[in-house]
Amino acid sequence: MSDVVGVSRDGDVAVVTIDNPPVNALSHAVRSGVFEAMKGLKDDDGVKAIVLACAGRTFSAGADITEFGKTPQPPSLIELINEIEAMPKPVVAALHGTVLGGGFELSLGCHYRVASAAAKVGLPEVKLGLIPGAGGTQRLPRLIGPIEALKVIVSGDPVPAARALELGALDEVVDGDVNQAAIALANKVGAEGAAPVRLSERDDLLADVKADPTAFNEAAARLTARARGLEAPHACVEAVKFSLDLPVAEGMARERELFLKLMNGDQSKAQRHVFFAERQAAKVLDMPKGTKGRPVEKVAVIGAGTMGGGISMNFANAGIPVTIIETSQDALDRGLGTIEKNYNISVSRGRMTEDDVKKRMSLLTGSTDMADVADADLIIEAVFEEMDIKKEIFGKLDTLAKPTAVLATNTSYLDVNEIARMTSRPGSVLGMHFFSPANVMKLLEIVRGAETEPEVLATAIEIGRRIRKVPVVVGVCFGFVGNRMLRARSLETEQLLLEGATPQQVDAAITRFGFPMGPFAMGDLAGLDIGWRIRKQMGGSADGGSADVADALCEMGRFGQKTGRGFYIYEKGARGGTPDPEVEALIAEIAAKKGIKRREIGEEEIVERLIYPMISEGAKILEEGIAQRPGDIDTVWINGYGFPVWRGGPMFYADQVGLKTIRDRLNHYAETTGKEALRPAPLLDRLADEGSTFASYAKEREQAA
Ligand code: 3H9
Repeated sequence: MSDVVGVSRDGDVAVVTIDNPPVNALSHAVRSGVFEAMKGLKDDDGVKAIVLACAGRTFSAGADITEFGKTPQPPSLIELINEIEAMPKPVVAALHGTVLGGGFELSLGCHYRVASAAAKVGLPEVKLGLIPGAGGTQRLPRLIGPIEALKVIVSGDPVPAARALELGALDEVVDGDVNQAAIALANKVGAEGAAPVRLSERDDLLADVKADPTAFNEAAARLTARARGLEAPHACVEAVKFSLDLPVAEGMARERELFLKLMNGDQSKAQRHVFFAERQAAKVLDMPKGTKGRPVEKVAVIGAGTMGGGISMNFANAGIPVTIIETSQDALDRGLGTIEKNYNISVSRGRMTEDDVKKRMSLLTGSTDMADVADADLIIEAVFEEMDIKKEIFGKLDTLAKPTAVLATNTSYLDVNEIARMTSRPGSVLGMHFFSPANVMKLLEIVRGAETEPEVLATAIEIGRRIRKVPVVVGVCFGFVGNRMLRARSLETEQLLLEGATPQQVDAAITRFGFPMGPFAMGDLAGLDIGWRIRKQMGGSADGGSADVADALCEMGRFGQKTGRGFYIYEKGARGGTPDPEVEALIAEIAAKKGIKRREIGEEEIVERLIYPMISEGAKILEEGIAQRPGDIDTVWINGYGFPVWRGGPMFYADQVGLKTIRDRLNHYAETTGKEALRPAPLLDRLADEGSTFASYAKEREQAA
């Protein structure tokens, strides 16, 4: 009856099936197809009950996000769900895969829900800067109680079927064919002729919280405590409260109003951009269609230090065996010990069982013999950041690794092509740049060398997904995308101190912008001595930027948190650091020596001078083809450096601010500080002249490719 919705019969039961690959998004065609199907079945006397199912890998993953912001086409999802709920005969939803957002809301309009054991249900709208907007905030509290509903809606995390059954969100969970189970239930309830159970007519589970909202309010405060700058988690709480305070029809109307306000707001636009950008980032424009990666069943990691250990944990977590190679038994024991300690912390926090730890540890084998890489399909080198050592290792790997192995370096800055040239198979070499802590941070920069073969690139992307990272393909340059842009920011941080700002002012401006931490607090956490030692070895800063204040602090033995003093003072037991007048005096002294006249610096200038040079560097990265799209750069900064997701990443943010403004401000700072390095990149200058955006530049480039 429609391209994407079909109706079949099984005795007295009609089965309405949505078939809109890949995730059965509820596009206009789907909504109208289901609407028409339901209308036809309503008065069909031969039909006693209806099953609503989806074909393919999942029940619906929700509203079609690509339709947001376009003229709405009736029927709306709400109208459709209300129509289903009002059906005079029972409607049973047959759920499999990931039943999310509008998909889950659709099932809440049905009168019964049967799910396969592997299914997950959830309302992830909050992650798109939204609230559920098709009745979810009003029906779910009526189904599982307002506090549990609040947890599902504010966290946005999917709930496994077994837990959803416990909560009362599902009527049945089955191991076998979910459609058959739903048909059986439909037959049963159809034959009984019982009136359908409509969630919007229930309010028994709301009574306790209405009488005493203390626990609800506490849960709301807990759930939104870490919502730094985000509007949607608070809006979710507000919407669930409508279910307690208003009649259901009014609650639905208010939910809709709030949903539309968020959908048209900047935060949701940014978060939707991030959703699609993350999926694009691993797509390589010139990769031949259908390219498949090499199979990876065994991994070897060279180096059991902080990075090597963290990287190995990712594979063990995904059930992939890892051989960890070290130069001495001592270093190996230390590395494996740290991994076990980290896992045990997860156990103590209730995130893992002791059994899980045993399983993971049993997948990790230590060795001091490099020849043990011989059976690995993927080898990741994670040793000291020194070119000579890396070259030596790749020379050895070339003689030891099997011919089909993919050879990766975890370098943060160094030239992957130079490393690849140490082997007779540069086509099999690339960078896999993890971010610290490597078992936690989502970003994986995949560095494509000049000769990296498409199949090798595909291997890294596929394995990146398997270990639940967000892979972004980048090209070779000093620092790749993330660290190269960070360097542009770092060049300004100390400069601002010398010109008159305090560390706490800079950090406050950056955290208010939305980063979890300011650059000075971050430096104290990571340890100031690391950069200091490197600068001493190299006889100065690699980038010509000043680190005089950080160097002077290190000379005083102030390495940051680990010594109790750095840019801040860290008292035992206190959270975070407190400003130190001694540091302020030191900054003033260094500025005076350099002949810099200090002045009041406002928050706006701090933000502009730290963020705009990064954007300019991003423009260079784009023009050089180091990143394929501005969205790739955004993905790097959001997943690797804590750029606020609700600002969409630096390049999306730049488009929001306006490229002309950014260009003009950079020119202004270049003139007022005399620093030519602050001049805007040629691409930024050109797009500003044209009144264009990075987004339209990306579109043009993609079309040309
Ligand atoms: C909502 O429902 C609002 C309602 O409350 C109210 C409305 C009034 N729409 O992730 P994958 C695409 S808001 C359009 O790679 P996986 C995706 O871009 C929605 N497209 O697969 C990709 O395209 P491409 C609430 C969508 O197996 C392809 O499908 N729902 C949508 O790794 C495959 O996706 C959500 O937030 C969509 N809703 O993961 C769920 N979803 O191939 C969002 C996916 O061109 N979706 N696409 O790159 C997900 O979380 C994951 O896609 C899912 C599958 C877990 C389902």
